[in-house]
Amino acid sequence: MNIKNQALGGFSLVELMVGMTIGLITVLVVTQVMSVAETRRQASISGADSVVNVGLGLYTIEREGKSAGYGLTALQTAIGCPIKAMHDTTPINLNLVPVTIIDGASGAPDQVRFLASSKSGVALPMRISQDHRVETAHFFVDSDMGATDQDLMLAVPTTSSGATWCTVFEHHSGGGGGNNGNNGNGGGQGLNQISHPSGQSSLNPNAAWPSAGYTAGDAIVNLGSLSDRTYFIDNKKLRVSIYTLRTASSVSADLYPNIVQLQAAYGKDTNADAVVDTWDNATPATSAAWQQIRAIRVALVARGQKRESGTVTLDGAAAASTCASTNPHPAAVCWKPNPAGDGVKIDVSAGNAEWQRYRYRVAETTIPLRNVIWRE
Ligand SMILES: [Ca+2]
Ligand SMILES: [Ca+2]
Repeated sequence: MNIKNQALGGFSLVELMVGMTIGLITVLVVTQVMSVAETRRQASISGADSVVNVGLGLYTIEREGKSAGYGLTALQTAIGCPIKAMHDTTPINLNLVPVTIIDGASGAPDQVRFLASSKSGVALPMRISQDHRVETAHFFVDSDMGATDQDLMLAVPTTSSGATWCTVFEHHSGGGGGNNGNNGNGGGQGLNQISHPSGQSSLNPNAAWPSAGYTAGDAIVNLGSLSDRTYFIDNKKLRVSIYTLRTASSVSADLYPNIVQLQAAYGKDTNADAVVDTWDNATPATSAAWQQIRAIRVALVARGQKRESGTVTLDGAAAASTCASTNPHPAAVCWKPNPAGDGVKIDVSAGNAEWQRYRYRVAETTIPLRNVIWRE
């Protein structure tokens, strides 16, 4: 009878408390395990995002670099030629070079600018067959193959100087009051012509031209519409700026997020043995120095999205010394401007006091300038 009463009495207070304590401990353990798993998951997703962003960004720049200089580098002496043009009354100045590195001040991100002819099919220069005065609207050339109206053309002197430079103009075959067989200046019937009638394009004012004009043996390069793209970092994004010479204006677009740094260096062959021997980002001052550039190196740095609870990236001086060693610390942000030389630190501290609480991923590559190398 007593036994039956005890069984009907339910749990005692002590039993209940023990049961609840075991339950609470179980919940605590499960919560802890899930929290750690989630932190790890976020860290690995954040790392995977960085790898994808930095890989795609570098691939985009590499692809652009491989076609840089297409159509522009067939004339070896033309590389480095200063290009002048006028858009109505606005002067345009650039250099006939496949790639330009704009070095960021004090370790800030660099910018890389690529130029190429966008004319598909025919990118061989046309030889100018007769001396050309600026006031005449028609160049006589050996062959005008591939030239169509409104193509951007580049007149290139055999050697450029302060008084002779490269001039951009827009080709209009029917301009100047004549047609292909009658240029209105006497003669020229039956000769191939490339024309820059001043009234037919904003790009054709005579003010852009060297006063001495061009001479027989100089060349004209068909740019099509000229591909001019600059890759740069802005607000933790890799972006591209596309310059349109025809309208003298540019537009920018976002490419990949969470990219915080871009560093670049020229690969120069300074002793003409076709092997790159110097890696730096000094802008060449002469045409001859521009011709030494055979490759560039580019490094991109992506930042993980996850802010860690403690410091996970090495600070300045520590990073600088470990970057220059044979086995850099994995928490240092480094790259090698010279693939066979010492690494250097990349500064990723800009704009964020907590930059050391983020992880960074560096991707770097050498981009050979194929159009420069193959011309030889
Ligand atoms: Ca730099
Ligand atoms: Ca060399």
